[in-house]
Amino acid sequence: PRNILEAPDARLLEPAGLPRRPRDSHKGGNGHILAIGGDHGTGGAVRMAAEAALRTGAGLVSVATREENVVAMNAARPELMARGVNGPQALQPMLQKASVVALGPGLGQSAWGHALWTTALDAGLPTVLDADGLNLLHAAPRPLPARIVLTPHPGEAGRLLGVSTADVQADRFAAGREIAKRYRAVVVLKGNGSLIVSSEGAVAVCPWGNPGMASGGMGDTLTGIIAGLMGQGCEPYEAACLGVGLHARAADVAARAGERGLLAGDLLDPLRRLVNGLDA
Ligand code: B4P
Ligand code: MG
Repeated sequence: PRNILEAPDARLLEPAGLPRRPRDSHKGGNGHILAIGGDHGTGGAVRMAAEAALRTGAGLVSVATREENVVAMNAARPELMARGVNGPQALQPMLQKASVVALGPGLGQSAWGHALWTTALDAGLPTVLDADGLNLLHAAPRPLPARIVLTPHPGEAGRLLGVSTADVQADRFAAGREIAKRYRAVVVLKGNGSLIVSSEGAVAVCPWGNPGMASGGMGDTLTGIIAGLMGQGCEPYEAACLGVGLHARAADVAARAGERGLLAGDLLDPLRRLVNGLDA
C-alpha cells in the first residue's frame, strides 16, 4: 500500500492546512455542530463526539440525545448544549440552527434512532455519518446530503458492501473505493493505516496511530473532529484527511504514557495543541 507521505494529498494531513483564525473571529463563524445519538446505555458515545468537535475548535456544539443523558452531559461539560429529543419534531429546530451534523455515535437502531436519522439526513446539511448511522444506511438505503463523510470501521464497511470483515481487510483500497463510489461520499475506512477516499476515488493513507486506539470511543472522537473541521470551513475530503491525521497523531502523543489503557478522552488535550500547530 502507498503511504500518505508519498501521496499528492499528504499536505492535507498537516495541521498547517487549517486556516488561521481572524482576530475578529466569533463563535457564529466557526461552525455550529449538531451531534445526534446516545440511545439508552450509549450516551457516552455522542458526548465524546461532541467534546472532540469542541476541542477541534467548533464555535458551538449542540447534542440531540435521549432525555436521560442531558443532566449528566450538562454537568460534566457545560459548554455543550445538550437537549433531550423524543422525535423529529424536537430535532427540527436544532437542525435549523446547525451548520454541520455528526450523526450516529450511540444512536442505536430503534424506532427513535431511525426517526432522528431520517430527519437529519433529509435536512441535507454537511454530515459525518458513523456507527449506527452507517448500519441504518445498510438496512434502509436513503439519499445522502451532497457533503457527506462516511467513517466505517472494517465491520461497518463489510455491512455496507454485503461482505465479511475479512473480505474488507483483504483489499482495503478496493473496499474503500467501492463504498465511496456507491454512496458518492468521502469515506474513511478506519483501522491500522486508515484510508481516506475522495468521492472521485483518490486515496490517502494515514501513517500515524497505534494499537492503543483499539478501545471504545476512539471512533466517536474521530467523528467529532471531522465535523468540527467541516464547521470551520474545510471541505469533506480535506476535513477527513486532516481529521484522521490529527486524531492519530493526538493518539500517538497520548500513547507516550502507554498504549494499554489509552482512553479516547486522553486525545483531547494533545488534539487541542495539534490543531493550533503547537508541539504536542
Ligand atoms: P463496534 O462495537 O461497532 O465498535 P465501535 O462502537 O464503533 O467502537 P469505536 O467507535 O470506539 O471505534 P471504531 O472502530 O469506530 O465494532 C467493533 C467491531 O468491528 C469489532 O469487534 C470487529 O468485529 C470490527 N472491527 C473494527 N475494527 C476492526 C479492524 N481493524 N479489524 C477487524 N475488525 C474490526 O474506531 C476506532 C478508531 O481507532 C479508528 O479511528 C481506528 O482507525 C483507530 N484504531 C483502532 N485500532 C487501531 C490500530 N491498531 N492502529 C491504528 N488505529 C487504530
Ligand atoms: Mg465506531
